[in-house]
Amino acid sequence: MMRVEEIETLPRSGLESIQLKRLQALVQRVYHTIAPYRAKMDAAGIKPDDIRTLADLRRLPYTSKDDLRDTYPFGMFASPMDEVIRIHASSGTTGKPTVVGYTRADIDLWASVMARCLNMAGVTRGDMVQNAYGYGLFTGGLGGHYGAEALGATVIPASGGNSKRQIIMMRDFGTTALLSTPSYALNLADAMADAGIGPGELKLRVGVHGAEPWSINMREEVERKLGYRALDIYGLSEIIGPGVAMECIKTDRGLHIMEDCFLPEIVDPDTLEPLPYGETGELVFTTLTKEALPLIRYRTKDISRMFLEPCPCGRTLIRMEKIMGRTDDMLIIRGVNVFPSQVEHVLMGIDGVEPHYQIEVTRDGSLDVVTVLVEVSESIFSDEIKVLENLNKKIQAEIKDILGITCKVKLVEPRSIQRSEGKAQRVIDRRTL
Ligand code: DLL
Repeated sequence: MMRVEEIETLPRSGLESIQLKRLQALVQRVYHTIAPYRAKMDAAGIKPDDIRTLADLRRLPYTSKDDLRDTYPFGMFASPMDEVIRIHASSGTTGKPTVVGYTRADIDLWASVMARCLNMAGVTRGDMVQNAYGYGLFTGGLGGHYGAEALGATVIPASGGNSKRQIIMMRDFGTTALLSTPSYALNLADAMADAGIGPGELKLRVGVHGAEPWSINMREEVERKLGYRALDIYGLSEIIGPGVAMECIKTDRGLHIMEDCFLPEIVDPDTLEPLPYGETGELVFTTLTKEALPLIRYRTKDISRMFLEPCPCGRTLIRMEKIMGRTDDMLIIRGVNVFPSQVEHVLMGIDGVEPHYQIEVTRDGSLDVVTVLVEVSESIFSDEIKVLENLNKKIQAEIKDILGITCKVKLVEPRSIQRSEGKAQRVIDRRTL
């Protein structure tokens, strides 16, 4: 049976006193074990004993991916290597990968927050969980695996890829919950159609999707094509992997943050000033209970906002809005700031458009030129040229109307945009800066 953990329903004061105790212990530990932290805190003129309230968090320096890169691979670890039992890494698009490490206690913590996430999706013992996140250095595979096992569910360690076989396993093993990126879930929907298997023939009840931004309209596509409830899960390797925040099955809005373990802030990405609840900015996390790689005020580059309204599920954990995008994915098109997920949202609201697209950015003089490549449905593609022309105009007009940007649109054949088994590549940047 599904039950809500006590730690998730504490009154704010109870939760905050736990957070403060954990924060104080954390700051003591990093100051005395991690040289780069000690140097930063000394430079900022702050000592561990200065952390007396949660508000004192703001006096601590930020940490960024560069700090991890500069100390590659293990320079920020707080535990001796003989206590580190696992390494993961995030690929990143440029430069060195970011390496993260876990002690045994960290692996247990990760399994427990992941189990809490899956519990929010209504996954319990007796569920058949097909884990189609990639196994390997990526945290999705093993993170989902340990969480589902901790819950007592049955795990199929499918990993990403081989979609045909995935569908057969779903049918033969009676998969009830699918873990994958949202874009891979859509590939599986295509594979189901190819195999002539409808969602009605499967036992799928819920999808737990994350690792990449996806709009609300994309969620509807996934739910429609796969016939289940699709929920959003968020996390990043540096903080632990998947398991930082999760939507619960009782609401359509916002992801509960595991804030007893990961203390969240929203800050202005330019001024770095903390922002009040409700305002949009960059998510920053402090890991309260991690051993091998504790991070203080880690800048995620992910854009969201937080709100405290009560949730029908009874959890008092703060919620964050679905991620809008990353500060480094933001396109600036003739002065207008746009995230790929906003373009996606508009596209997915238009009939005849398939949930597969790519945004190509080129430069004409000093101006960014954006071309949106969109797959259209089989029936529209084989229709008259005029129908295609009208659809093209409609897409351009809606993007202009809703996002305020002018872009080119190229309608392409069904299944011509490259599919991914993990995170989809939505933006192709052809600018040579
Ligand atoms: O993607 C961890 C993960 C695995 C999360 C499986 C959810 C499910 P990284 O590879 O380190 O870790 O990438 C982290 O992915 O900073 C976000 O930009 C993005 N991301 C993760 N989840 C979401 C989500 C994993 N639900 C980076 N919505 C993060 C939007 C997401 N973006």
